[in-house]
Formats: sequence, C-alpha cells, structure tokens
Amino acid sequence: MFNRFSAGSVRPTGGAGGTSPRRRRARRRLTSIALAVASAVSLTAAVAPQAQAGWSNCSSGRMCLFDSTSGGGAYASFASGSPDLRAYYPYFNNRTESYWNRTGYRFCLYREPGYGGAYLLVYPGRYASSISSFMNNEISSLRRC
Ligand SMILES: [Ca+2]
Repeated sequence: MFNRFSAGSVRPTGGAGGTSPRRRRARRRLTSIALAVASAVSLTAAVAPQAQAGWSNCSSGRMCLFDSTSGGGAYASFASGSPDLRAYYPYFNNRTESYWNRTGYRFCLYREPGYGGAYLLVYPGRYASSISSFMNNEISSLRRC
C-alpha cells in the first residue's frame, strides 16, 4: 500500500489565496497552542536528520510528510503545499507522523482541511522524527506561511 507514494515525488498543488477575517480570528485563537507545539518541535529539530532510506526520499526544496516516524513509510513532498489532503492526496490525510522542511520557507501544517484548526509552524530546514500526539496523524492541509 506504500508503493503508490514511495515511487517518487508527488506533484504539489497551488495553495494561494486570501485569508478571510473569520479565519484570521480563528487562527489567532489557536496561535498559542500552535506556538507551544512548534516550540516543542524545534527543540529536537535543529540539525538535519541522518542520511537514511526514509529521510533521503525528501529532495532539497521540498516540504516532505512521512507516514511513519523518523522519515519512514510512504511520503509525499510539496513545493507550496495543498489546501486539502483529502481531495488531492487522500492516502496522506491524517497520516503524517514525521516531516522535514527542506525548503527555504516556513510551512504551516494544519489539523483541518482548508488551512483550518491548530497548526504546526515549521521553519526552513527543520524536521521532526515524531510529532505531538495532538497533531500526530491529524495533518489535513499545509502551505507556506
Ligand atoms: Ca485532520
């Protein structure tokens, strides 16, 4: 079941668009928890991961999500993100257990489709071998942020 995604990079989809005032307010409400999560992650993510089969699937310039911890299992990679993993990468909806941001941009990984709910803020070059239980297997959309 992993072969479909492990064969190569998945084409990114555009995720540009405006942000509604309602969404901004919702995001503000969740900022504190998101920042707390991001802080916890960044403590363990300052150095590039060791070269291993799983991590090495992630090419420079891509934001990579992995189905298992430590860069394991199936993966999907993105240049700019996806507004709805349910629609565009159905296997990966609510599947992410580790990630690596090999882009020069900050990325936000959201709990809900449409860039909704709590999010993880991932700085350029950062990775996580595992993510907090609140966000583990919950990521449903992502974009540069
Ligand atoms: Ca979700």
